[in-house]
Amino acid sequence: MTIKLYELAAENKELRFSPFVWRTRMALLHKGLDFESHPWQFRDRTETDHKMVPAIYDGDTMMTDSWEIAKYLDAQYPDKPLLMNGAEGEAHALLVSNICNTQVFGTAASMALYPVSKLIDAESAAYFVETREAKFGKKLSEINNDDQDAAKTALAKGMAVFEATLGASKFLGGDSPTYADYTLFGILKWIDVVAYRPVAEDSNIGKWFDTLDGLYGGNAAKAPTVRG
Ligand SMILES: N[C@@H](CCC(=O)N[C@@H](CS)C(=O)NCC(=O)O)C(=O)O
Repeated sequence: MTIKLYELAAENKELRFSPFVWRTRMALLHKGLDFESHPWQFRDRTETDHKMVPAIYDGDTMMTDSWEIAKYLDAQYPDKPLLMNGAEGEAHALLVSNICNTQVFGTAASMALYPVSKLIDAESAAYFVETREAKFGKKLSEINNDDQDAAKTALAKGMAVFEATLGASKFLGGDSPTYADYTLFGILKWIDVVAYRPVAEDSNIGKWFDTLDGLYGGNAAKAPTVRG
């Protein structure tokens, strides 16, 4: 049965930008599961069973939360390539996800949140600005870093542990990608879609990013961005 994936969309519904949805999209591709994509805008939250994305509908099962979805997909489809190999793989992906949340996400927000507010439809934008400003306790214009070169430097500093790791290992998961890779990739793809490519081409992370972008028939690489 085809899984339905609800993805956060801009006013131009081709632009899919949520960091968490990117994790789930990559997870579904990794598992080789059939899925169909449904655009979802913030204003749609009152009309759907789910109030957050990513959301998947798999037969009678509806799930939100990218982490729970990844665990569900491995449990439900153990014969398909695993995202996390047992408790060890889960702990490893959780470690990477927590490093992302504490060291990378805040800087990524200073690059992506403001552009997002300009790309979504007016009704969604009003809701988005109000809720994000309440969450961060700051105006969106203050969360945004006016000096995007400084933001890029801060991002690279936050990712130093991954840059070092990818100097010795092809993927964060080892010889092939695991859910650990998709947790970081989702955040970088968010910036890539709404603003610019946030990684230096000649860095280990830059090469790794291109590799992930090109996986599964170049699914991520082919995704529309603000640059076309
Ligand atoms: N921890 C959740 C976070 C998901 C999340 O924050 N989703 C946002 C979009 S990026 C959302 O659906 N927001 C709905 C809203 O703010 O009403 C996950 O990993 O899935």
